[in-house]
Amino acid sequence: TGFHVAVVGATGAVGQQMLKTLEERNFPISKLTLLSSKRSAGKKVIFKGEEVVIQEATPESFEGVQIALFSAGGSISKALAPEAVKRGAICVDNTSAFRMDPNTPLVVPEVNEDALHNHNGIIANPNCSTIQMVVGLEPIRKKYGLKKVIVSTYQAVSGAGANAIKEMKDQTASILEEKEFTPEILPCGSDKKHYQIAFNAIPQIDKFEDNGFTFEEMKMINETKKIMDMPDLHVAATCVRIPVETGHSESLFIEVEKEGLTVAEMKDLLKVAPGVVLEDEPENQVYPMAINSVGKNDVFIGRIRQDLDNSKGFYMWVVSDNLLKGAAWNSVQIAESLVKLGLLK
Ligand code: 11C
Repeated sequence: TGFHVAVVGATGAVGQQMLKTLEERNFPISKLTLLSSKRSAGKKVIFKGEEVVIQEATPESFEGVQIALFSAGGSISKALAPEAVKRGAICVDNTSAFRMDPNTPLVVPEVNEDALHNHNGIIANPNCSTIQMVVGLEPIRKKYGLKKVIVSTYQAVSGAGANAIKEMKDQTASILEEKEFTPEILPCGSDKKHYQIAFNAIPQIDKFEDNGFTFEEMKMINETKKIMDMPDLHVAATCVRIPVETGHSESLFIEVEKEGLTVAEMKDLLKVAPGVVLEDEPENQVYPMAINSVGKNDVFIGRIRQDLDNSKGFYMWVVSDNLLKGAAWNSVQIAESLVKLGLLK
């Protein structure tokens, strides 16, 4: 018993984590169909100890599929998710293709699970840096409201894919061996110039928009407003790539609506919040760090402080595995929520 599940983009950095997460969570699967672009078709992967051959994704691949998890790039989602829906599947899409479509719910289960009831076949999984941030904001918003969020990110190279990880490692080796190299991918494969990521910090993730913000920054801004259903929330972001393999870190300044919040209460709220692990003991040098988040589904929060001049202003440091809560785990969690709510038939 279980569901006919399809994973589209099974060989990618996120696709691999999706398979691992489905396995670990023991998601009820009666049949697993693994799909990819033509390039990766024919490759084999192991799922629950058995070899599964990846097939090229076509509209017909989705016959009989009940739930499809997409993570193979925006153009594949745009072309094939509607085809999957036509054939009766529900799609959880990990690309930016449908996130801002008003008919598509954009879901982080800890924040807006109820939005799943309004789905029209496709459910969008938000950007990794947005997901971990809203998990930390929601428990505070619920009790004290939220006026402003200013975030600066320190993002891992795995967010830019497996090739970017290789580029960072190769550059690091070249530098240590005093060899020449030419940056080819980061900060953004599709932009004109490429810069060294090893031993560097690059204040560009994705391309620039006309307003001076990058697309990654605009994703954080627009997706946060949509997920929290707060179109008037003041949000600003600066996104920076650093030479960490996996685990995004974020420095947040927030301003709440209501008076009365203290650091102690903020810790109490976060301690019991779903999906959050509080790591905040400055006296013992305990705070979240990217390397400790790897392989874990939680969002780690620490360095909580009150602003010295504004009693409604607070700071926190938010860290999570960008491939798990930021992508694969949030998608599988959405699938679990669909089952729980009786929406998967
Ligand atoms: C990064 N946040 O770290 C990006 C990757 O919209 O799902 C995720 C891209 C997305 O580079």
